[in-house]
Amino acid sequence: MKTGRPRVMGIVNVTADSFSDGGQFLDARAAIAHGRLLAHEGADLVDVGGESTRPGATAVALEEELRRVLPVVETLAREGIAVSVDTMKPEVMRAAIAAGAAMVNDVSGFRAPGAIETVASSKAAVCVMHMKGTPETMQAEPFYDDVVREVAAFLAERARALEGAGVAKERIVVDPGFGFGKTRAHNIQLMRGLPAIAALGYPVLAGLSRKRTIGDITGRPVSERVAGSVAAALVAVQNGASMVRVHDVKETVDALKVWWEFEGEKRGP
Ligand code: 9MG
Repeated sequence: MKTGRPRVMGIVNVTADSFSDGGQFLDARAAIAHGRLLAHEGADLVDVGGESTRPGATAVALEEELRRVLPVVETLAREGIAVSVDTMKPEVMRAAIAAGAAMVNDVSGFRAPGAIETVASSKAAVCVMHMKGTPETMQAEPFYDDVVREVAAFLAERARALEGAGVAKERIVVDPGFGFGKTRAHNIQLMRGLPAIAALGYPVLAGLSRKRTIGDITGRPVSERVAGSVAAALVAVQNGASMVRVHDVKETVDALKVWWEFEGEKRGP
């Protein structure tokens, strides 16, 4: 059984078309201000991304992604805020780590040539996520025989590959990738199957914040999914997640404090 209070990763999208904030933080100064706000609200780290991974999103060129992400990572890290960089590109990983990123969050599971070697030659923590397909194609009728078993097998294989390249087990976090090539039914099965993902022996990160499944369940548009997202974060933690990736940090931190007070003792200090 995992121990320790659940952690909160706040989302800072420096993108033109992120599904839930409409590219609000494309300007680096606005993104930096947002990162500071999330840290002030209690985020344990902030996840800075310059390429949208929403369903249907198109890829961003390397130079543009670097231009968006680096000033934000550098400024926040210099101020003592723990920063994760959300990228699939080894060049961005390398530059962001040099700029102070403490974690690399790769929704493609470090499958790009050179990605594993890049993080292995650093001290950064890594979040390895499952995605079926690419953001452009992933929601085109995704199919699994057993989504929990297949996602767990993928994560175990990627974690083994990372460890084989020299990434210490303690640096690895795994993530089932809610919404990444999954239908509402797949996401529900994954949520119920989270204990099997946690049983792999790595901390689990869960990201459901404002996603389509929350909208499908509640019937709410993106702008009204805070309560649904907080509920999903609590269920994820109850089912074994050690960290949740969220837009609404203040609300999630409060909810997790209450959950921890009532339930945390059952899990140990
Ligand atoms: C970048 N990004 C968007 N959704 C995500 C999720 O669910 N997990 C992780 N690790 N990254 C995500």
